Amino acid sequence: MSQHKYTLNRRQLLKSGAVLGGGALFTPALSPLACAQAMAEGKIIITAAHWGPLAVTMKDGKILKSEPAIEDLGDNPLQTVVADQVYNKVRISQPMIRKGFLDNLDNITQPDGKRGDDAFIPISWDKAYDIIEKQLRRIYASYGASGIFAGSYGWRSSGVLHKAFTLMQRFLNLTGGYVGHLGDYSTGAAQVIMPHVLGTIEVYEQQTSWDVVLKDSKIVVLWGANIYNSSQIAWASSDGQARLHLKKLKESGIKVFNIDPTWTETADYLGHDRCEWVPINPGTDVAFMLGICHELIRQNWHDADFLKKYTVGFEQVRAYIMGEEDGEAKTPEWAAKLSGISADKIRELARLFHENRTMIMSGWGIQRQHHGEQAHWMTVTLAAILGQIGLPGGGFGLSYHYSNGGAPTRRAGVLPNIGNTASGGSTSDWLDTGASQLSIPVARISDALHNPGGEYAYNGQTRTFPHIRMIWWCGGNPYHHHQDLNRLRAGWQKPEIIIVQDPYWTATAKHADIVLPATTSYERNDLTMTGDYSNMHIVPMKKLVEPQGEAKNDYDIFHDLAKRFGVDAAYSEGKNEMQWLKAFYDEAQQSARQQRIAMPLFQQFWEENKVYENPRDPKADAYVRYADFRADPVLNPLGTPSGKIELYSKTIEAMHYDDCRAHASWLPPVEYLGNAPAEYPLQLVTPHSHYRLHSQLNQTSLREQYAVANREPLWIHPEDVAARDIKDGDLVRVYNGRGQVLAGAGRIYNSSATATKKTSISDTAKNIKTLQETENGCLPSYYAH
Ligand SMILES: Nc1nc2c(c(=O)[nH]1)N[C@H]1C(S)=C(S)[C@@H](COP(=O)(O)OP(=O)(O)OC[C@H]3O[C@@H](n4cnc5c(=O)[nH]c(N)nc54)[C@H](O)[C@@H]3O)O[C@H]1N2
Ligand SMILES: Nc1nc2c(c(=O)[nH]1)N[C@H]1C(S)=C(S)[C@@H](COP(=O)(O)OP(=O)(O)OC[C@H]3O[C@@H](n4cnc5c(=O)[nH]c(N)nc54)[C@H](O)[C@@H]3O)O[C@H]1N2
Ligand SMILES: [Mo]
Repeated sequence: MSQHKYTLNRRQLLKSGAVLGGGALFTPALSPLACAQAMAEGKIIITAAHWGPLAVTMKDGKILKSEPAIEDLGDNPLQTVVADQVYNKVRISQPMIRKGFLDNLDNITQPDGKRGDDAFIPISWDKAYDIIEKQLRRIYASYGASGIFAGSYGWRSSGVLHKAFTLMQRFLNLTGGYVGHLGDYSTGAAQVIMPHVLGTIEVYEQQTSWDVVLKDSKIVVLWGANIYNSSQIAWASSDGQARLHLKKLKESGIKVFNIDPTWTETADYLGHDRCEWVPINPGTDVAFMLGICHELIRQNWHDADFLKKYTVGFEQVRAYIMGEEDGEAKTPEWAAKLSGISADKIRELARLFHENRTMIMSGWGIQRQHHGEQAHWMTVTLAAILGQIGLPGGGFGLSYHYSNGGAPTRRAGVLPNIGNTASGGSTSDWLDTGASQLSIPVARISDALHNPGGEYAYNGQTRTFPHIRMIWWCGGNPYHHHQDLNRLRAGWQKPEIIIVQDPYWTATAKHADIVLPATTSYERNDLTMTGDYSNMHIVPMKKLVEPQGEAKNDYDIFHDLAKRFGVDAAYSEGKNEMQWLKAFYDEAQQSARQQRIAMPLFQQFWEENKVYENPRDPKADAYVRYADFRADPVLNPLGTPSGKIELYSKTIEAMHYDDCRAHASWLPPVEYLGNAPAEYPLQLVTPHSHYRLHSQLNQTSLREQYAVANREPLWIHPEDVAARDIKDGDLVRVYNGRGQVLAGAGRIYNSSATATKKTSISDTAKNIKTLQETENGCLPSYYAH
C-alpha cells in the first residue's frame, strides 16, 4: 500500500511547487526524564513496527522493554511487547518438514491429504533448500508460472528492505514468474468500484486535513470508522497523529455521530456528550443512506447546482430513490425497517447533514461485505447530493481511520522500497504483484484451489483460475485472514507442495509441507517512514539481537536460493544489507536536498540512533480534498470517462451484472438480519482488535490484558445474554452451519446508557447469523501445537 501512497505523496510534492527553506528536526527518542531513566537501566536502541517508532531498552544483550519513540497520545498497547515478540515459545526454531510429505517425496504429485494433521521433523537449511530447488524446477517444467501461487497476501513487518512477500516475488520473477494477487482484503470492493465513480481508488488517498476539519466541520460522522483503534498502526509505521486529532475533536464543539453496530473505542473515548450512537444493523448502510437521500430530495434539500456541474447520473439515481425505477420509494420508513434506525432519526440526520458542514468519515467494514461495492458508491452519492464535496470540512473521506489519514503531508525526501522486480521495474508494494495476467483477486484463493480452469467475472472481464500446484506463503496468515476456513482447508490439500515462511507457528505454518523460520524485524537492520500519508518521520530500524534459533532473514533465504538458480547478482544487485539501506537513504536525502530540507548523511543518521522528523508544509496543512476539482472541473477533471463524479456509470451498465447495477443500489446481503433463519438468530461482526494487528501479537502478553476465559472477547448485548443464560467471563461456543469458534463472553454491555437504548446493539446482535469461522486472530489452534 505504501508504495501507492509514496507515489502519491511524491506527486503531491512535485505539484506543491514553490519550496520553502528550513531544515528538519531530530525528535529526541524519549523525554529527557524517561531518557535518563532508561539510560540508567541500559542502552536504548531505536527501531519501528507498524505500530510506530519504538525506543527499546537493552540489558546484557537482551531486550528489556519497549516504549513509543515519538509522542503518542493515549496508550498504544501494541508498542510495549517487543521482548515478547522476539523471545516466544511459538517461534519456529529451525526448518521443518512435514512427515507425510517427506515420506512421499518421490510421489508428491499425489498429495496425501494430511496437511494440518501431520507431525513435523526438523531438517537442515541445506536439505530444505535441496528439496525446494528440485521441486521448484519440476513445477516450472511441468506447469510454468501458472502452477505457483505466490500472491501471499499479508501484513508481514515494516521496513523498506526486509519486505517478506516482495522479496519472494523478486526471487520468483527471476526464476520464471508466479500467480499473484489483485486487490486486498482491506478494501477489495471499494478499490474496484471507486475508479468508476471517482477515477481513483480513493481508499488510499490523503484526506482533507484534520486542521481544516477541526476548523470548518460542524458535524463529523464516524460511519463504521473506529479511528482510535485502527489508527494505532500503519502500513509503514504509525505517526500517532490520529490520537492528537481525536483529542482536539473531543475538546471541540463538533457534533459526532457513530453509525456503527458497536459503541466503538473511538465513541467511548469521545464520550456520550460529544458523540451520539446510531446503532445500525450490520450490512444495511446503503438502505439507511437511501432513506436519508429520499428525505433530502423530498424536501428539495439536494444541491441541484452541485449535482449538475460535478456529477453525471443524478436523474437515474433520483428516479431509483423516489421509486420511479422499481416501484419502491426508498423512504425513511422503508430504510428504518432494514436498518433498525427510526424514520424520525433518519429524517433528523438528513436535516442536520443538510444544514451543517458535514464530514462523513467512512471506515471499510461497510464494504468488506457481500455487495460491498454499493456501500462506498452510496456514500459518495449521499455526499454529492449534500453538495459539500470539495468544501473545507465537508464531503467524505474514506481513510481517516487508517494510517492516520488527514495528518497533513510533510515536506520530505521519501524513502524508496525494494521492488518485486530486479533493477527498478515495478516496485508495486501491495496491489498487483507482477504477473497480472495470471493474478487472482486476493480473496478468491479458495475458489481458485477448488475450481482450476474455472471462469469467473471480475470488473467487466471474464478470467480463468490457474491450476495451482504449489503455494509459497511468506509474510501473511491466510488461516487467520480468509473466510470459511473449512473450505480453504479442503482446497489447501490439493497442491503438490506448500511452503510457509514465518517467525511463528501460525495456523498457516501448521498446514505447510515445508516451514522456514524467518527473523522478526528486530533481528535485522532496516529503515521506515512513519505515516503512510504524512511522511512525518524517517526512522532507523536497528537490529536489537541476533537471529533467534536458526531463523534467517527472508532476504537471505531468497538470496541463498537465488544462488542455486544463478540469479543472485540480479537479486542482490551486488549490495549487502547496509549497502541497500544506504542507497535508499541517499535517494531520499537527495530528493530532500532538492526541496532544501537538510538531512544528515547516512552514516551520521544511522549512528545518531534517533527519529528524524520532517518539516511541516503550510499548504498541506490546509489541504482540502477535491477543492481543485470544485474550483475548476474542466481544468481539473476526475479520471472517470465523464471527468465528473459518476453516480451512474455507463461502463458498469455495459457489464450487465445482476449484482451491480449502473448506480448504487440496495442489494440485500445473502445473510443478514432481514433473512436470518431461526436456528442462527445472531449476527457476528468482527472488527479489528485494539490489542492486535490481525493475528500479529496474539502470542504476546497483551493477550492477558484482554482475553476472556483465555479466548478472544465476544461482546454481547444484555438482552441476548439474558436469553441464553450467559455470564460475564463464560466460555461460549459461537457456531453456525459452516463452522465454530470458542470465545469468552466479555465487555457485556450493561451501562445505563446502552441498557436504556431501544435501538441498541441488541437489535444488531439479535436475529442475525453470519459468522466468519475465525474472528480476527482467534486462531483457536495457535497455542495448541
Ligand atoms: N473475520 C475477519 N477476517 C479478516 C478481517 C476482518 O475484519 N474480519 N480483516 C481482513 C483484513 S482487512 C486484513 S488486512 C487481513 C490481515 O491478514 P494478514 O495480513 O494475513 O494477518 P497478519 O496477522 O498481519 O499476518 C502477517 C503474518 O506475517 C508474519 N510476519 C511478520 N513479519 C514477518 C517477516 O518479516 N517475515 C515473514 N516471513 N513473516 C512475517 C506474522 O508472523 C504473521 O503470521 O485479514 C482479513 N481478514
Ligand atoms: N489496532 C488495529 N488497528 C488496525 C488493524 C488491526 O488489526 N488492529 N488492521 C488494519 C487494517 S489492515 C485495516 S484494513 C483497517 C480496517 O479498518 P476498518 O475496516 O474500518 O475496521 P473494522 O474494525 O473492520 O471496522 C470498523 C468499524 O465498522 C463497524 N462495522 C462493521 N460492519 C458494519 C456495518 O455493516 N455497518 C456499519 N455502519 N458499521 C459496521 C465495526 O463495528 C467497526 O467498529 O484497520 C487497520 N488498523
Ligand atoms: Mo486490511
